[in-house]
Amino acid sequence: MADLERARGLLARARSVAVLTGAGISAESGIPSFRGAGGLWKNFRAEDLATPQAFARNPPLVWEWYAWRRELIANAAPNPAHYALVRIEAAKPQFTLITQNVDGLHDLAGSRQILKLHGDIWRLRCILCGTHWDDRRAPLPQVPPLCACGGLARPGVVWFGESLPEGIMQQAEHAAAAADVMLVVGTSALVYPAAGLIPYAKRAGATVMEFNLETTAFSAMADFSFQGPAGELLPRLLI
Ligand code: BJW
Ligand code: ZN
Repeated sequence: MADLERARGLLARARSVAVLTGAGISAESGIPSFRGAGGLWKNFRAEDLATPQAFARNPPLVWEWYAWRRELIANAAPNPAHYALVRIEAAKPQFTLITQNVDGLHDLAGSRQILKLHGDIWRLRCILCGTHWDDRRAPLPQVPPLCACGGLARPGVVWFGESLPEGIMQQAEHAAAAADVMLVVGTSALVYPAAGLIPYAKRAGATVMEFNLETTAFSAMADFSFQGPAGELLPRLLI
């Protein structure tokens, strides 16, 4: 693919790289994405479950979904796409990995500079006293889990209508604005403010390279739009 050769050359010359990842990068690790084939759990859409309203209405249902995902993730390993990003980070003076994923596979692969826009599935937070803690047990001994204070715990993730972690968008925008190259990997780019980072980087002068099984609303804006599995495409970007 001549385009991939060109993209590889541009990436090799870039000093500052930002990456935006979504659920598709973990699909080849066996973790289902939210939208598209295999994206439904018991006929619920992410928009039906990943909301504070859904949790308030039916905590056991929402926790059942998270407990199922925690077990899948606990048994999953990073794939060649995660590892390719680790190698790119090692080669660049400036590198920021902005992820919408809560699965922790970038950490496990060895990426260091990670901004987790939507939180972490291993984090729990008490809805009564606000305490938060990490619990990597899968299965959890009790679902829904409770805090020491007796309050109900929730997953430490960001649901629709909730704010992202304090200050994180500023850091992500800073990385996007400074980037010579932005890699956009395995995201439908339908969820904001994350998706807004793509035009933000482009306007600031970055070369945008998209890697996805399908085209997205941002494919036309991207300088390169590669269709295929991230686990096969990203390693081919490396020299
Ligand atoms: C492969 C592949 C392979 C497969 N290789 N590719 C502006 C406009 C309109 C709406 C809004 C707006 N600003 C804010 C909103 C509201 C809302 C929103 O965006 N709604 C949209 C649905 C329209 N956003 C929010 O509410 C956000 N908060 C916010 O804005 O706060 C300010 C505010 C507060 C109060 C009021 C108003 C504003 C928060 C968003 C939180 C999203 N949370 C979730 C759940 C996280 C926890 C969890 O994981 O359980 O985040 S939802 C879900 O979607 C999850 C994901 O991170 C996110 C994005 O999905 P992603 O990663 O793109 O996955 P998919 O499945 O959609 O796509 C996978 C892609 O991979 C596909 O394209 C495949 O083709 C591809 N693929 N296999 C390469 N092998
Ligand atoms: Zn508590």
